[in-house]
Amino acid sequence: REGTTTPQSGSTSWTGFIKSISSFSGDLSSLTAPPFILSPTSLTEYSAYWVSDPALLVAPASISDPEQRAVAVLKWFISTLKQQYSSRNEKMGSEKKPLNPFLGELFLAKWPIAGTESALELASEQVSHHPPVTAYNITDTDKTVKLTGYNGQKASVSKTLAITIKQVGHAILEFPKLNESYLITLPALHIEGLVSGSPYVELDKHTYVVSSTGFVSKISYSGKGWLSGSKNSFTANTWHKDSPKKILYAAEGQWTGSFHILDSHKKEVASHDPATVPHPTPVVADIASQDPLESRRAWQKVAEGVKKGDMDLVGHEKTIIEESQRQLRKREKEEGREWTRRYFDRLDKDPVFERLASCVGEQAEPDKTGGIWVAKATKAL
Ligand code: CLR
Repeated sequence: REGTTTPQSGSTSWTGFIKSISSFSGDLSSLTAPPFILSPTSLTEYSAYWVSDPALLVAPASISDPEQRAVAVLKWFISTLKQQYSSRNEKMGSEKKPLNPFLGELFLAKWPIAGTESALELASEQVSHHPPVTAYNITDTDKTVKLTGYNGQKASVSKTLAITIKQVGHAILEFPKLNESYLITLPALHIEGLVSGSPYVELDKHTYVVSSTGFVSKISYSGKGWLSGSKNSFTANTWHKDSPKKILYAAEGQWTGSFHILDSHKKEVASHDPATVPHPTPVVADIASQDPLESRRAWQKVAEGVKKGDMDLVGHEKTIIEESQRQLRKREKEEGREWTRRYFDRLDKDPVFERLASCVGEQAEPDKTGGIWVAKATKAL
């Protein structure tokens, strides 16, 4: 373990932190973590994890068979999990506590798509502060693919000091030219390695990928000691909603490693090895030319403080942001209006979600995310 990024177990501040966890309830952003477990990155940036290899996200659009497309979407989805849930401990030696975005905060990024003139563009926006909710829209220049979603987290701490997190929200993947859409539900997770001082994420329960063509995939997650002996394990099954007992495809493996998708004759139809696929980092404008609401610009000084371990600077700069946010909310209240979200609209009900979710009995919880967030139709990225 990298001793520079993770504390020695038993160090005073870590022990203090562990103790503080036991008395914490609800909103994770209110947890005061010791400096070495703070990340200089805001949660609005995490939306970029949906893109690991841009080619994998656009790939299904050029497959003509709907069943094969469903397999390609499943492959893409599983391939994003490593980035979403384990890239931080890989890069920084442990999971870290992200900066808590302010209302209206933006993270805008792009990825060129290899071998094409097209690029994927991301608009991620903090659409709610209480509770914290981030929405995102990712689409390519030719509008062959569109991934849009929103999420918030509900955290709780068990008696054994395990932090468990339920995600609220979902993602919708669309291939507009094919008139096809997919619902993607979000995994529950918990933090392991807390007592030893090197926290990391383990996924729990299951998620669905449901296609408007009727193909449904269920991905079940299990950590060490359950179904399989290795951590980050999953199994996945695909069927058609008209014959749910007939398993068409199955996959199992580790979401942090390579995996294979097999048909009912155990013939491999798709495989993925994270070590062999390109993994371009998103292109983000220089801080100087960013909008003041853009994450890296707004948090620049706080991030500097976090990187230097200068908690006075962090505290001072955070207070400046919080104070200006308080002023904004106060003015809005006085003027009887609310903050205008730049890229997203709030719905009470989303018919696209309802139709797909009914296949797997999922329900939206708009009361927990201040609504259902969908990309504004007219807003060009
Ligand atoms: C945010 C949405 C992304 C997937 C994702 C991955 C990791 C999660 C993160 C979400 C939310 C915040 C999170 C993080 C892991 C740890 C962190 C739960 C769901 C908490 C706030 C940190 C707690 C502090 C410990 C490190 C001690 O698509």
